[in-house]
Amino acid sequence: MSRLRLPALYAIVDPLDTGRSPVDLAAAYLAGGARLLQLRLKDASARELLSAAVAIRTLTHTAGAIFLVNDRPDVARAAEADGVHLGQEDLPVTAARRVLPPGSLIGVSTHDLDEAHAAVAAGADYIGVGPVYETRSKARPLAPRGLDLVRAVRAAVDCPCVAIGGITADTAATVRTAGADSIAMIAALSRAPDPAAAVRTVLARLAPGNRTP
Ligand code: TZP
Ligand code: MG
Repeated sequence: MSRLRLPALYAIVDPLDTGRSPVDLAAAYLAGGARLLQLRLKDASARELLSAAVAIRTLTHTAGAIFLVNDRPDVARAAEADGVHLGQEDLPVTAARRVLPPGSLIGVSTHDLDEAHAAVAAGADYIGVGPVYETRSKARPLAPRGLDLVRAVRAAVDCPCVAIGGITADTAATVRTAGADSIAMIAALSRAPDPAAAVRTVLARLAPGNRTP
């Protein structure tokens, strides 16, 4: 199977405490040029998550963007999303594959080399790697791993890597140069005064030719 090519920006739709609507945020990210969205609503009921996912699925279809749901393979399937993103305490990859249609994308969060190897062995289509920097967007965040973990995972596994954790427009290109195929962001987008403009700025910094040495 050919290696998955991920868009440079992995835009996570999580309003945090901004009071913004997830569907409005998704629309703004797509208007700014994002072509991969993950819906992450940690405090939502299954029905709230599904309702937002169904609306965002329509938007991502129109834009030709990949759409993933965080945590919940059942909701991803019900919303006809492209796949799911799983944490270390969510369903394992094999169980999620039983829930999802064939060919669905499954990503797994990893925080060290052992988890990265295990996720790849389990059949993840991509792995999240982090937290790279300090983050306030996650309950009980782990200590920042720095760019060293991105470099180490890149060298050790042949699987697309999505770096995450405290990444901003100013650091995105550096993190990509360390080996990330895609850069995930929550707060740098959802807290931005103009989320569509924030996406445009990040995409410009990640454009080919803007790699840092
Ligand atoms: N997993 C590792 S760090 C993180 C998650 C979900 C939060 C990333 O959010 P931000 O705001 O980009 O630091
Ligand atoms: Mg999870």
